[in-house]
Amino acid sequence: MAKKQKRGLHEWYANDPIEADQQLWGRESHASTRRGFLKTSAKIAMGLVLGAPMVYAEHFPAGMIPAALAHDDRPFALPGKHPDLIVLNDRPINAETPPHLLDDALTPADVFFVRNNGIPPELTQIDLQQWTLSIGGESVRQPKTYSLAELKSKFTTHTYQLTLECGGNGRKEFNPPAKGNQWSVGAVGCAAWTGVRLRDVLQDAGIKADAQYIGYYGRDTHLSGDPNKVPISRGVPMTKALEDESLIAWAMNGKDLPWLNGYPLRLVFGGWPASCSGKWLTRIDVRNRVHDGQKMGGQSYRVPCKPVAPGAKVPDEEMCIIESMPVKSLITYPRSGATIRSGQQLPIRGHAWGGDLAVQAVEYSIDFGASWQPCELSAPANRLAWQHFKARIAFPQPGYYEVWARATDSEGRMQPMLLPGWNPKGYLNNACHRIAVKVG
Ligand SMILES: Nc1nc2c(c(=O)[nH]1)N[C@H]1C(S)=C(S)[C@@H](COP(=O)(O)O)O[C@H]1N2
Ligand SMILES: [Mo]
Repeated sequence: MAKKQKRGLHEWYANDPIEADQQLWGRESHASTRRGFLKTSAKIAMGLVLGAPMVYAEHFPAGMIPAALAHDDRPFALPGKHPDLIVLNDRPINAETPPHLLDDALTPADVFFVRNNGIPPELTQIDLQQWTLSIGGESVRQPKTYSLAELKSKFTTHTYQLTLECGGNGRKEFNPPAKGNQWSVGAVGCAAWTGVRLRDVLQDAGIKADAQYIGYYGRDTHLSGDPNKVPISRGVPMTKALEDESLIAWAMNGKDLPWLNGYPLRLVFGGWPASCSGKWLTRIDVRNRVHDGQKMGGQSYRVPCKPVAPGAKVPDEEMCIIESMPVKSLITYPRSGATIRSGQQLPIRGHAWGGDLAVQAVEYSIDFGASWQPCELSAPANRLAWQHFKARIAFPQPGYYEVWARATDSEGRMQPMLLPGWNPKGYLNNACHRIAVKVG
């Protein structure tokens, strides 16, 4: 069985520490003397990741990972992020949210998960006066370029609560394991996003009759450092692009987007794999075919069109692009491992979401699915927002229990208790979430 590995800096440095220095920070160093020579650009790069400039950088040994990044218990948080995010990979940065930090109705910016495919543009290189968004592609009538100020003044501003979930959320549970970030349950969040409708902007540029898809491009760069390589360029069909809730957003929860979540501009398509929602957005192409950008084809963000046996090799032609995400729920209170006194009732709460669909019911079980009880469920704030559920649970006697939650979407589809269909890249795991509870 393939090993599930922690990826990132360690792997990078294990292979060739001197080369890693060069690639990561642009640091010129000499293996023989273990003396580093940090160019200003390398100091800036390191300082950004460490959250402060390294004062004695000139004495820092070559081929060494800064201690702040070298240990599993990171002493410092990712820039702008809560220290308790779980960092799955530091190159590129990927971090998920522990479920108890998702307890708020709207996910605070500092706990919103981060999924990067490449290297974000440096903050010092982002100039709001200079930032532009270009609309192009073979199916646009009049290619246009907008400054941020034009976008904000020319079109009506809208705010929607929209759920973003990485297509690979839950990947960790699949066997045989799938390569990639081993997401547990926390690559999801729902924030209030503010921006303009993608539809309004596309219509201003003009959409030709043969338009089929949009594709995005962002300012992040490829891990290899090759400026001609694009880390990711995905998109959605015109039907999704033209929905009311499809936004070009500059704010999350009323403030500028966090740097790691796409500052200063990103797409947001609620309910679809979050990989459709391009960050650090600079260009949108209107395509006369299914967009063929990086990570649209092959096995990326695709699942077998028909179910396959676990471990099967599936040819690319038999893989279909993921669109709306499946129904799912998460218990955000209490934290797994809660202990209560005998006779005490346990309040639980969490959120449920259903891709393009609303959630019609959430139930809980304390007997591993032998019976289910209804939870109270709120209506969504708007289409594509997650919904909140709660219940009060009485336990029949002291002992160890698990609380499982199960959501049903508006078309009657339920979460599976265990794993859904295996697929080569480990996408779309919407199995029931469960927490451990001890009644003492
Ligand atoms: N430019 C750009 N956009 C991107 C990505 C990226 O690496 N670069 N990652 C995508 C993926 S795979 C996901 S799951 C979401 C994650 O959004 P978040 O980091 O704001 O949570 O952004 C998407 N948009
Ligand atoms: Mo993703």
